[in-house]
Amino acid sequence: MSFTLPELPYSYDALAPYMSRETLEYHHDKHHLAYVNNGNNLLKGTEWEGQSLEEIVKGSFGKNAGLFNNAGQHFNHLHFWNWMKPNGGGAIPGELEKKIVEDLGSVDKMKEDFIQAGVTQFGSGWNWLAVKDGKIVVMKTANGESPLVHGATPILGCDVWEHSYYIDYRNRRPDYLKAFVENLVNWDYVAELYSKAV
Ligand code: MN3
Repeated sequence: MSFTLPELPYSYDALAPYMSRETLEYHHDKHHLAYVNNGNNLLKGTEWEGQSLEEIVKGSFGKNAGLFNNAGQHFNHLHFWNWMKPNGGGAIPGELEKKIVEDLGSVDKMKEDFIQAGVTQFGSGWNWLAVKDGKIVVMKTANGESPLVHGATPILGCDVWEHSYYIDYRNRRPDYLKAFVENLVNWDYVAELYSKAV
């Protein structure tokens, strides 16, 4: 397969004021597109050509850094656009909420720990909710890595590369993470991924 850039699932203005049109234009049209184009070039002639994106990400990890970085970021961003929606945040679907309370203590504690993981990810990377050994866990990873290459299945991720927040929040990464959790997360999509992961 080759990588293709998807359309955003909402308009460029839809996430304002929490994420601006300008941020989405740079982030989707330039950064994500670069991962797609570089990934396609680096995939050519490798043993992973013709495999699924997840197989390429897992297979190239630790073996082909250039391909992994771009394929990993393509995978992360494909989900990232769907992890947000206009008027996001709010109620978490019942089954998922129950499991979050069971594994992470409470919804408030989950949000606190998720934000803290993003705040403390040194440099570029992502913070996550993932399913590992049947439990929901909070994780953080560097650069283009994700729970996929650490024995877990991602169900929610927030991009804490500066390109994701610097236009709107400058250096205030904690404010960006709080807005992501409270106003942007598409919990229906998280619940859908959770149901597939267990
Ligand atoms: Mn990004």
